[in-house]
Amino acid sequence: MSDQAEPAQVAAKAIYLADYRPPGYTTTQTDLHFDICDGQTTVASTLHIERLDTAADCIELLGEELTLVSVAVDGRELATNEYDVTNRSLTIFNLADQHQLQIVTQICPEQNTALEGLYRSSSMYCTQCEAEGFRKITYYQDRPDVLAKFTTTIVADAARYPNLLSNGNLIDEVLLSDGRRQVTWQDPFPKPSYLFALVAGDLAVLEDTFTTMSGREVTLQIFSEAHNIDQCDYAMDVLKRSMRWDEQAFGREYDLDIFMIVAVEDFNMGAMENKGLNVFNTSCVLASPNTATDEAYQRVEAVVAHEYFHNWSGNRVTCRDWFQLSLKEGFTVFRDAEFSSDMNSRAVKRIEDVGFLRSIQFAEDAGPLAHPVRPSSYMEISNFYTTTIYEKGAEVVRMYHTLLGADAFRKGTDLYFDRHDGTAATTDDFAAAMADAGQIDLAQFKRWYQQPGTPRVAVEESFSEGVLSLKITQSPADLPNQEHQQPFHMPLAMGLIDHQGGSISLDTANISSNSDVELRDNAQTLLLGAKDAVSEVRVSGLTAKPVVSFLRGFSAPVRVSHQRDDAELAFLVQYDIDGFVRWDAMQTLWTQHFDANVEATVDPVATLGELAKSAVHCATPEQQLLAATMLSVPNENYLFEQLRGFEVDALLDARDAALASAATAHADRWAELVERYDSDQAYQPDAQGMAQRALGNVAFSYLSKTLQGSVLEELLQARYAQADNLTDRRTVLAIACRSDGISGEFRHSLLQDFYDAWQDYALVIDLWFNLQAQSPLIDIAGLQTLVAHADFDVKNPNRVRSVYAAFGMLNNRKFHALDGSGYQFLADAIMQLDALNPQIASRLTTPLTRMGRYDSARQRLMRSQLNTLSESPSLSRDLYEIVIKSLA
Ligand code: B3K
Ligand code: ZN
Repeated sequence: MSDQAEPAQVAAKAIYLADYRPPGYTTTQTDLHFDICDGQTTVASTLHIERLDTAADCIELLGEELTLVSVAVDGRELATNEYDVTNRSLTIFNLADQHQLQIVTQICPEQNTALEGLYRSSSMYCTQCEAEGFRKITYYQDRPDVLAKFTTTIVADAARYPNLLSNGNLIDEVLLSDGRRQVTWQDPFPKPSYLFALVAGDLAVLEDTFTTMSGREVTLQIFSEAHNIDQCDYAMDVLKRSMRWDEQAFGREYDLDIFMIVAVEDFNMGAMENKGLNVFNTSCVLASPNTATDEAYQRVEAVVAHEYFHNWSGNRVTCRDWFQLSLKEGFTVFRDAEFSSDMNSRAVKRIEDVGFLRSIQFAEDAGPLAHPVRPSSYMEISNFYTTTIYEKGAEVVRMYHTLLGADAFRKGTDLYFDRHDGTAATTDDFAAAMADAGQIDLAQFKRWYQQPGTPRVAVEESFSEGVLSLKITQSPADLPNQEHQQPFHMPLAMGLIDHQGGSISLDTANISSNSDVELRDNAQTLLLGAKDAVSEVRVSGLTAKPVVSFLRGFSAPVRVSHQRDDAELAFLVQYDIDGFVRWDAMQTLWTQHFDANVEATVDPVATLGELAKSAVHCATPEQQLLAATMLSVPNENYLFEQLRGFEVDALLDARDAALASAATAHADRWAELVERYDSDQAYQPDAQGMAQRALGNVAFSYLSKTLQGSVLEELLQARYAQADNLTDRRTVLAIACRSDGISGEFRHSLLQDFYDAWQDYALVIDLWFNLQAQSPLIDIAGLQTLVAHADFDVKNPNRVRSVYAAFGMLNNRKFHALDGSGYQFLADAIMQLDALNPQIASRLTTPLTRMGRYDSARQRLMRSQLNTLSESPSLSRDLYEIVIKSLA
């Protein structure tokens, strides 16, 4: 009864939000008993069900890939004609108001390569239930609006599985006479099945405590395989910081006596917020100076916090149905971004997030898989854990914050948690809490949940007799069939800079507009609540035409076109008070430089020189990090997304040329910066250390482009040998992997050295695969050698991503080769993976779905690979949805 046995075309029926109906019965108490034996696990459940709808007389329990052993109602075993079982469900008929159902099923976690439901990862058993994995464990009302209290009993071999974990508090533990052990966990909080978790293994544990704001002591435990436990301290530190921050920033206190994190090697995504028992990909927990880069440390910080914050935004208040997914994900991404901003640099965090949004989310929102933040239909919900649901969803929450202001926003979240605690809510409920707390009409604002695509905003300026007039025109996203789109309620933050570079203080008396206007930041920023297709703003009383700083803080997720003099952009790079606008102005200079249709008047290489000059004197980590960010040329995917009508190789050539010219034009400056930010302090993953390394490594990368041959090899070798951390070592290795200025032997020996030193550290070896797979110097034979390597494991998602996702997303030279070999390489892998792990296969398809932005030859080649995939008779539901929507 596997998914593969059922043709995807049959299984993949669209499910519509409009068809949502509350369940006729609910389950109030769920008692589970797991008997774990090699090759077979028996799951016995007792479900206490209650009728909600008087017209209902049957219950549908969902189940997939299960062997049904028995079904009983109130202790009486049913004959097979008293229920209906299909390969997707079990329906029990003739029910009254209340019953106890007893169901016994068998599963085989050892054979589960999809990593959904109960599966094995190295020496342990673990679960992943969101969104619809619980139905692979037992028949159940596997839908988020059914909230039950769970008790979970686990029986397993005592010697091999000393750690038997589930949600809630441990209430019983017995050693059985046959060498097996039985434990029982009880979770007092009602929860939907997607938050269920079980782990059985022989694990090491790092333990600590946290005292909550009301004085309760909570035990904190991080479990990992023994050889990784010394890499868990940073995650523990983050966990404690997150718990404190959520109390202070959102008034949210932890509610159980214990909070556990388990690190597992084989995991489809980053981590999972199961109640009291978070299961994490090792890549989002483990960190030590030699095994994690600064980016990896930041990811651990963000993900530990994100999953912890879900305890309220997701668990205490959950989603009514999966169309509401952004209710918990967008909100929680917003919360983790605020946490990271408070822990590190707010401006740089914002810049990183907008860079990601523009290069990845905008692309999704402009392609065949574009969907609103609250989709109205899906075939396979796993395909909707997208950057639109997460990152654009977080932008929508940020806009509430901007429109309401921090205090009213906090009142809104308090109200939302109070109103909906212990229940399953909707994005409309969230909007209602915000509207009530902020005393603001958000009816139009809700279009952000309903209309797909990135809206466009055009800004036209005019100035005469001391009056600046801005005409701001919204137009809908450039998507098929979206002519009916209505204007959005958009917060647009802007400011004015005078010709000396000073920020102008504004006065409402001098401002008129057809939209709501408010002043923020000590009257330095004007916030427009634009609601109409055309908004006009007039600012009078000015002595000379100021420079307009538009969309401060990226106050709305839109594409802006602003006809203006390039000199004004260079001016903003230097003088604006908003870090995001300074960075954004620099990005615009670069994109114009690479745009064949624009005659740029400012050379970004010269502006870069000014930035590099001032970077020498940056005093604070915040300034240093911002400088490092601004000194980087926009990445390839960012440019692909910002430009139209480009040819891949020509654009990549132009970008390489710009890097080379920036390197040589300011060679002395790069050398000075490398020296200035060369630290003799031991590695610390703190703001100061990260900022110095970021700036030092950006400068080192430029410096390396001014050299070649043995001089370059010696420079790389010296820096590699001197590095006491993975961040610096990775920078050298990345340069070596991409540089054609060094010999193949040198590159090979550096890679070999790195491999020999770190071969026992899976995450470091992922990086080793990744840097090679994304190198423009690799060819298909080289990629085939990588996947034939003894350490390549097609069943491990991290390893798969380290080669195939790195190749498809980051190796634009070779992936887009005009002979189609890159597309073919990826499509073959997708087909192979689909039989093992449909979620991973479907994810890897993303680069092929972006075909619309490439030239017609490449589009044809990509389409032909998608066509071949679509013709496979055994496609999973996951992959089928992506492929047919892309070909539509
Ligand atoms: N909620 C999980 C994601 C589950 C993905 C299921 N395919 C992790 C997170 O967003 O926190
Ligand atoms: Zn999440």
